[in-house]
Amino acid sequence: MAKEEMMPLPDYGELPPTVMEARAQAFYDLMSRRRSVRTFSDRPVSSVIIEACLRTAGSAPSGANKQPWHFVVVQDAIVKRAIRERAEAEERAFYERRAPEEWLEALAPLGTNAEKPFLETAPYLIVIFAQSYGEAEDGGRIRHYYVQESVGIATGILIAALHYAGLATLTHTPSPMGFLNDILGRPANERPFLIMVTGYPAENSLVPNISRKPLAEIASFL
Ligand code: IYR
Repeated sequence: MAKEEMMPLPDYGELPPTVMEARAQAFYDLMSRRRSVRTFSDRPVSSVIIEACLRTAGSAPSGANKQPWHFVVVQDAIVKRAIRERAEAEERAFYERRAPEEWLEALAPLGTNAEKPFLETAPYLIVIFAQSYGEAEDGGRIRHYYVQESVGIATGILIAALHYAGLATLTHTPSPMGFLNDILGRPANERPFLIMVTGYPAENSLVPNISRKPLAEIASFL
């Protein structure tokens, strides 16, 4: 492919350091109030919000700018029910047979189990697929790079965008989740990455009383 034409960096507006500090702190204040919820309201949410947040997710950096992601926005009750049924079947096998004791112990504080009613209650299931390779017009394969990293970054940005917009999310990972390709008709080059359950939290939602590691534990400065 021809070398990309270069252009001036658009719209970079440098901020005074005091403003940067205030904004960094304000963004932390906002993001630190994000909690994964497992009880959702069925109140509808405008798709305009979801579309803007998906555009934001699609602005993520990716290996060689291949943008190796696809988001399927599920609102249809019948499709949601099909996803719930298959996910719960996998989860029952996980909780009753597959999960090692140590894993179950790690999950105990979260109070999770094989029942996933939120897969039907929440107005949106955003199913994120990672494309292990791309498909050229002539049917050939386009190599993708750092797919997991790229899709992970886009997913993180999506979570931040949805939270900033005022919505609650749950990153849900039924395992294995190949059934999502069947239900959603996605091609073999796409692997389900996770389901982003999205909507308003149910009134009186409860969340586990857990905390985040302090900065000194998650970062070191040399
Ligand atoms: N996928 C299961 C189990 C589960 C695993 C992890 I790691 C979590 O942080 C939460 C749940 C489930 O959704 O219940």
